[in-house]
Amino acid sequence: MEKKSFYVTTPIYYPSAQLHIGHTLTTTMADTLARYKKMRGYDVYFLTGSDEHGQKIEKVAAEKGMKPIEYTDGIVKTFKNLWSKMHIDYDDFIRTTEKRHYDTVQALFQKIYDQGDIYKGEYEGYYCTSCESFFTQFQLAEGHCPDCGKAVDIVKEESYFFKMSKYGDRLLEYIESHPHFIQPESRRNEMISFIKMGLEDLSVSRTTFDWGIPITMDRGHIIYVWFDALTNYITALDYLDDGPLYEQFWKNNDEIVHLVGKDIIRFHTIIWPIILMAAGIKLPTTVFGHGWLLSGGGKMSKSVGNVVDPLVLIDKYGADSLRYFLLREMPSGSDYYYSEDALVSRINMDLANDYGNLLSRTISMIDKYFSGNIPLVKDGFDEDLVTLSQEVTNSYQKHMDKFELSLALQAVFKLVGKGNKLIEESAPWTLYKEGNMERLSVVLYQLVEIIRMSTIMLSPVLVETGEKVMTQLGVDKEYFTYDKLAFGSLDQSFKVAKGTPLFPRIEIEVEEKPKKAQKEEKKKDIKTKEKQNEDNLISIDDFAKCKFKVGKVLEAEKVEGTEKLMKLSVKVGTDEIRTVVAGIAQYYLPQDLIGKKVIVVYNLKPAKLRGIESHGMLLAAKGENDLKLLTVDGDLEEGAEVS
Ligand code: ME8
Repeated sequence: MEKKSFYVTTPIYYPSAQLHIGHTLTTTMADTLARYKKMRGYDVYFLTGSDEHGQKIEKVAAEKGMKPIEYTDGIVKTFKNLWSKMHIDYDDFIRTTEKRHYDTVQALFQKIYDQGDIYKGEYEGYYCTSCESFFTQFQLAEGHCPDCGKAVDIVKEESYFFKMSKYGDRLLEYIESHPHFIQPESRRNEMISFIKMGLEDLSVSRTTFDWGIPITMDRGHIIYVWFDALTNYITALDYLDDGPLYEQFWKNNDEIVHLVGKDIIRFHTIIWPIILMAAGIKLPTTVFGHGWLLSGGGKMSKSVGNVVDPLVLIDKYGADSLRYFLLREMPSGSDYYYSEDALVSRINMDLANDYGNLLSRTISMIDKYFSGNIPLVKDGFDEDLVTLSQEVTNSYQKHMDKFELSLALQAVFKLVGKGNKLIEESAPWTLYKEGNMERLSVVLYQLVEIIRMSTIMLSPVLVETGEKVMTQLGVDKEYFTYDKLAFGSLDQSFKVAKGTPLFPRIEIEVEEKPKKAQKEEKKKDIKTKEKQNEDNLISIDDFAKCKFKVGKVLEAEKVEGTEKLMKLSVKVGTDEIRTVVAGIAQYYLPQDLIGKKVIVVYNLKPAKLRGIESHGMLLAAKGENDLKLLTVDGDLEEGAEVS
């Protein structure tokens, strides 16, 4: 049977600054999908790169006294270094400054001009004086500069225009008849509404700077950065010469996926498809727009100055842990507040306690009870385990195919959790004492199968760990392929080889405040309380300071090592998911909270509880012996304001 193909791309990043964990997230997603598809037997092509033209880069280079290309050469090296440390296994790294790209962009521009879809006119656009940048209406953030947030001026210059308006209806028809083109669903609806408002022709050339690709027939004009940048996706496949890569991965391919952040989804789902339509080229299958990593100050970005350096995290925690954290924590399509505590807690909980421990406990027991030889068993398996393993593999596959990587990982950890539970419930040490070697063999074989299957499913994410697990289990590589992802596939015995822990537990340092400071704080607290008691009526203005929103609980888990605390993921708007730590663990089971509508104190300052940053608080009423969460009377969407 002919192999299926899969083409996946990341945005090409601006080398105006070093990359941060936001960029790392997109690239890790793409790498993981590429590895997953390879494991499923696809021919895969994975592209990333750098978007090197434009006024901003020209300016940064000039400030450093360098030519733009000298400057970008240096930064691109740092991109490649980061990707190598993250084990990003791309097939090609495209730079928009390469000759192959100039040739492709100029040819594409000329083709569209020749057929009459590009014409010369006068551009009236928006200019931000402080950033010295031009913006289209698309790029403005609520009418202001998307970079610095300041007001923009309207300016005029001669420019070439692309007849986007002509293609609005065709694009709408395409989006409506291809439900998978824009993912996730919420972004699709946004884009549909945007197009329905009517598309304007797009200015696609500039005369105010030089650092870019000139129009062949009118060299005073530089091709607009987005026309230049978006074309990279076909340059790299050798569209210009209709080469074999273009043939296989674009023309005859049903899975062309652009992964982007939600900031650039419009460019990819409006400008890019219209360029392709105009040039008579087929459209990509899917543009998936993930949410943003946020930190103090909102979206993590160099201009806000709240970025987190991935290299520091790789050095501290390892690439596999960072890869896992980013993909596990980032909800499909929504935003996520980053904190290092959440990273540590995720590594400890899932990788050290659950997965790593399961391996080391299993190996120790095989060592002790069977002299290191994995007992080979063919029947007598626990039915619920066999069923669960099937459910988990189905769910994993379904979510991976929909790019819902966090949900896919959650599914795998259900199986890992079942393994640890099996140890507790079957108490192998007692079976051994009782001489029940038959059941003991079944239990240990089952544990090996759980580890083997989980390792296969985790291998696109934990790219260094798989090898270590294979070595410690001593099981041959051939049992770690996707076609062996069925419970009971291990049909040979192997000898385990105990090794070091896969993910040593990271100790969380709790900052102890000096005694004096604690005393001062207590005094202050008492004074504030006294003051409040004196004057315990509040005005309507005081009350109006509090913002409450309806939230929906998506995930819940007990905070490790505490009796009372529960960590929740609460959806408080179409695009916003928050981590909230609440003292409700003695009153609710995690599974009973999923899907519950709650009331969240929305504008509460974040606070750290057991090292986890909590963004908000849940309202609850406390009786003598019970506590009940406040909820809404009937169904109301998440994000609705409470007043
Ligand atoms: O936009 N959270 O490049 P760029 C999540 N050159 N992802 C983030 C993020 C955050 N806080 N910050 C950045 C460009 N990203 C253009 C692209 S493509 C033809 C041209 C990721 O360097 C996310 O994927 O500003 C976002 O779309 C991309 O980096 C923007 O990178």
